[in-house]
Amino acid sequence: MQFSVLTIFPEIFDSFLSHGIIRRAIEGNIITVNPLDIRDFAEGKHRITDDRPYGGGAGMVMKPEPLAGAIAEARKLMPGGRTILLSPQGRPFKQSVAAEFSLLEGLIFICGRYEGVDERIYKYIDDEISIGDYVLTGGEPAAMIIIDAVTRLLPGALGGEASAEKDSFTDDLLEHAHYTRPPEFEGESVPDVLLSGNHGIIEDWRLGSSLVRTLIKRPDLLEKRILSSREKQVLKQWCEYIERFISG
Ligand code: 9D3
Repeated sequence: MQFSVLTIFPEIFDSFLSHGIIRRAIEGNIITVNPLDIRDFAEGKHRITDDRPYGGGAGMVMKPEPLAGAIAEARKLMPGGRTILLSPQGRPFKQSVAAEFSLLEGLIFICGRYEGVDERIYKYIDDEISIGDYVLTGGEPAAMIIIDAVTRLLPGALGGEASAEKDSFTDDLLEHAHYTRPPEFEGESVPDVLLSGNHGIIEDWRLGSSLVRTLIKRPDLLEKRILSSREKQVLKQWCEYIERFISG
């Protein structure tokens, strides 16, 4: 999959692209990431990419010509790409959107800065995405987040035994609790079940752990979800455990 990122700060991506799974995905030709400097498409001695808003007011607006030039270049390099404006007004980014994007040939991200982009570039935009209801200084972190979430869904990106299949959020449940060595840390032991070697009861324990965690940390996720009969049964067993704990 090909990613192009139109930004006035292409260097922001250097570290992101040289570490971990993203780096390996680039080395393994699973993805390409091509940051393009919008300033390279700006005219004049100062190659200005922003200007004052018509009608007055605070802040600056990104000029349309450099953006249009950068989009044209990105599309030339990547004819099958979807052009996505990153902005607070976009549709919310979710795991389901990451899954949708992972099926595409390429994505072209436009990272806004300042107050926003000139309205007339919308004719070049296929989609507009926000990563959440908080205010950033620009779209660059959003581009990294989306590239990260999409890349790990691509076949071969995670490698080895790790797989995106049983991720939390794909089934609207949080991950179960995890333990590794040592068996005792600061007086706290690893639950006996996990040392039992009984895969059936370990799977039930993990499902229970997922359900209880989701119930406590993200009840909104459980409310929009129907529990299966196995899930109800496992959750009841945890309730009985909690009741026994309370009565001492
Ligand atoms: C003063 C009005 N602001 C709207 C809340 C203007 C404004 C703030 C921040 C315009 C652009 C930005 C920069 N943000 C992004 O480019 C951005 C963003 C975000 O701020 N939140 C969540 N997702 C995204 S994606 C791009």
